[in-house]
Amino acid sequence: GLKKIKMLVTGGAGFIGSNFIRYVLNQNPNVIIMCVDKLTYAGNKQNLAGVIGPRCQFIKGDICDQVLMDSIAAECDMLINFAAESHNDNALAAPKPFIETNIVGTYTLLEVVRKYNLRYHQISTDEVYGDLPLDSLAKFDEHSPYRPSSPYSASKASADMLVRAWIRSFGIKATISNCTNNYGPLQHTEKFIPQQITRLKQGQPAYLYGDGTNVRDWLHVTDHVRALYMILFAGRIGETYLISSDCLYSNVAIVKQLLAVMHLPSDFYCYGPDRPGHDLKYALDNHKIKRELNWYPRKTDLTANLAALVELY
Ligand code: NAD
Ligand code: TDX
Repeated sequence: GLKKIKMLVTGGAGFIGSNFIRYVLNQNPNVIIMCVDKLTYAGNKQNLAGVIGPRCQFIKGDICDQVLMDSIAAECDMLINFAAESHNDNALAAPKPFIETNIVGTYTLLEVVRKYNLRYHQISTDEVYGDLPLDSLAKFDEHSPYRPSSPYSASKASADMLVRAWIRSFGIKATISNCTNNYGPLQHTEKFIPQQITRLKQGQPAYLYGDGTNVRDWLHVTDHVRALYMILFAGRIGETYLISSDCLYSNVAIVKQLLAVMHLPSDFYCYGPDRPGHDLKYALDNHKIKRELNWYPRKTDLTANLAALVELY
């Protein structure tokens, strides 16, 4: 048979990482996965139920642990990094783990990638570009300057800068992708959509920070992981790819869609204090990934996707 490809997936017990691992195992029989995850409050081995086995080994560990990461990377061909502290509200309450995992952790991985000449991919976010005015029709593209505004986005921007520097200075074979807000199966209930579904199922009103007019660009996780697979196997080294499905909605519009799907009164929501520094609007231009890799979003029916999630949670 063909030579097996050994892929190190960090943060694979989280939301996007676990969806990615399932996709890759189904997509490519020649891939063997080593998943390293610290199992923080956000990681759950249950997210990999039915997946851990001969083709997917699970190792509980920290990406900041240089000795551990060195020993695993020595046997691998590629590394895709999902491991991160990912929730903005937590970064406002206690930023330190964001500095450690998102910045020092990425640095640690880059050093083993350099030592063993692995193919590397960094998962990043639209938030590194800062926010857009609510009334703007503009979108960020891969040439937009980095202007992060929150502790979380500053930590992710720092990590991306390290990746870019390691590409330029040491010639590592790396790519970066910045994606918009994901939603889909296995997302932690701290995030907006699963939080609202959970509240509504418990009979509590949906809860909007501030006036609910902030806009996010929503991407179904299955479209995201398919894009990541294409970048990993066909993306050009050194490039940044933006992943968006052009699905812009205000938070209050998402809540109204959920209420309709759940047959609840259209005003069954309330307002709370705004998030400090709350980014107004994100939107990404996806022309490059369409043109270069022929990726197009497929799961674009938001109402149907929300209805499926309501069934699932
Ligand atoms: P998540 O919080 O669901 O999962 C993160 C995983 O990383 C968890 O399993 C956690 O245990 C693990 N982890 C945390 N610190 C670790 C460490 N030091 N060592 C090893 N493992 C560690 O996050 P997610 O939503 O799946 O996000 C994955 C990646 O995608 C992150 O890099 C995030 O910044 C990025 N991203 C997420 C979104 C989104 O909407 N969810 C959007 C854009 C970018
Ligand atoms: O209860 C809530 N009510 C509310 O109005 C929650 C949890 C959030 N919100 C608002 C804040 C945001 O405007 O909803 C929007 C989405 O909030 P989050 O789910 O916390 O996501 P966001 O801050 O936009 O960041 C997300 O997208 C980019 C991910 O968490 C990041 O990891 C990713 O990088």
